[in-house]
Amino acid sequence: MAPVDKGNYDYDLVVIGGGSGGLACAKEAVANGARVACLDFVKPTPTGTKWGIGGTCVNVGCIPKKLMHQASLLGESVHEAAAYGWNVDEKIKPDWNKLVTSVQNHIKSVNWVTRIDMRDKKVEYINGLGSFVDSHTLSAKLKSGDRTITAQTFVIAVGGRPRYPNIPGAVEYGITSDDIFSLDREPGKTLVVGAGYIGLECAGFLKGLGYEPTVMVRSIVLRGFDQQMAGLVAASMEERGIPFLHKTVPLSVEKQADGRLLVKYENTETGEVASDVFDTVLWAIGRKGLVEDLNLQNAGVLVQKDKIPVDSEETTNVPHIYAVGDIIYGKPELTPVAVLAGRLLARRLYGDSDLRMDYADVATTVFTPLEYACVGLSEEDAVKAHGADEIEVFHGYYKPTEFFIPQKSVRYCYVKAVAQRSGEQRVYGLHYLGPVAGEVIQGFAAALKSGLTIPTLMNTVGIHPTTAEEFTRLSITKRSGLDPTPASCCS
Ligand code: FAD
Ligand code: NA7
Repeated sequence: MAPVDKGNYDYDLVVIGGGSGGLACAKEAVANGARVACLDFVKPTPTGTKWGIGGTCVNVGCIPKKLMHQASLLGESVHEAAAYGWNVDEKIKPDWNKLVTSVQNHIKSVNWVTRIDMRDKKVEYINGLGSFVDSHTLSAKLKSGDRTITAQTFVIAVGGRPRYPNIPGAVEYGITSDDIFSLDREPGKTLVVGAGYIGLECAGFLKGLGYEPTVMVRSIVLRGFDQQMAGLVAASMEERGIPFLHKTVPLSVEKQADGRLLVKYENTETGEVASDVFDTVLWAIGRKGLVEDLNLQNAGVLVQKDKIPVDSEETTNVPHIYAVGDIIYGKPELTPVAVLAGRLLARRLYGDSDLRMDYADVATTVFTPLEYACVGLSEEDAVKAHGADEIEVFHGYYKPTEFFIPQKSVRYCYVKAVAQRSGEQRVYGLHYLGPVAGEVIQGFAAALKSGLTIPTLMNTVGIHPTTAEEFTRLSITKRSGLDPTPASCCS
């Protein structure tokens, strides 16, 4: 990359957005000798929820989500404990307000540590909303008034916010993932609209905490994921008592005299209109990139839908303006993706590195009650890329040892490896449905990126008794038509 001109600018680098990607980029740039400022500003939600530095993941994303998921799993564990001989009070009940307080206290401590870290690492934090004046000048809207800042280079890392549907009552009465983790009342009977990653996760932890979620699915569950696995995830949630309203879209939300919410909805196949009453309506219908406030036209930066297209070095169409994280077009919206892309970009800009971000084969986990993790290609994408004749799918159901005593359902515990049929039998994708899915798949992700093959997987000695070892025991192919349910445990 071109050497940095440290000319007459206030900063070498201004990062817009103090979330996962922006902070990682800003800190790494300072570590490599740049003068850096990082702007972060959060607009409150329609119900007034707001939060501090650190972005989506820390405040309204991965972290509170994982904590609520854990809270719900613990409830399950307490009941299982009774089967294992613990004397447990059968009437245990979660305290929503206590949970929210604990979660929010943790978030505030992370906000605090983030502020200290920025100060220690000499990243100037500007709590202001940034918008471009021209391609080297930014206006920051602060509490104390506007401030004009110039920089040689900009990194846009503004992330996104949840969408609301364009129907009556949506904004007035609905909430989103931006509100749920700090909700000051119990959610109660909740309609979760959207069957993506976030909708299913929220419905999952709400059920585990004893509430009554219903998931409304417009078309398919978990678009973009392996659809066999998506079907199993949905079925495992239904088995736990979470109803799914398939092929259904919401029409309106009205507040009744008793304060509850009347939702009218339509089946898109039959045209039938129905309604039900809920305590909470949670929109989980996707997220939009926060490009509007940036006045990107003043800098000449092009936008695609509400995202910013970049090249393989995260450069926008303007050579000294880059973008990382959720705001870039067509890449996985995940924290570690934003962090690594931001860090590598800073090293290329100010350090001695030319390493680029590799967006392929990024592992991820859907934290539903029975968790789903995967890395690499879905079965359908592998078939699309290589042809059905060239793909072999190894699969099997399994029975986690720890599920036996509490008699937990093992019906949906399933693994599959999607591989090349001939030649070295390269593994293209791994899919796992079961406990601690993220912990299981992380190491396999490194193996897959290193060129894992089916013979290597089969020659790997498992760790017994774990669920991860099921990947080393896969011997049945889908093509064989043999029954993939397990016969024995230890032989
Ligand atoms: P963000 O973290 O969103 O940060 C952008 C920051 O910029 C925000 O603080 C924003 O307010 C600020 N900003 C916006 N515009 C301006 C402006 N004009 N001026 C100044 N500041 C501005 N990912 C995972 O890897 N694992 C998970 O389990 C996971 N769970 C999730 C659960 C939920 C409910 C949600 C919503 C997301 C989850 N994600 C998860 C995704 C993850 O949170 C995002 O991928 C990640 O936070 C993106 O980081 P970012 O830096 O691109 O943007
Ligand atoms: P996703 O993954 O984009 O899922 C959105 C879901 O909402 C999906 O099931 C959509 O159905 C559905 N949707 C979209 N618009 C509507 C309307 N208008 N009415 C009803 N249902 C609708 O978004 P998430 O919020 O779950 O996650 C976004 C990212 O954040 C994710 O990648 C994580 O990494 C973090 P469709 O399939 O389009 O018919």
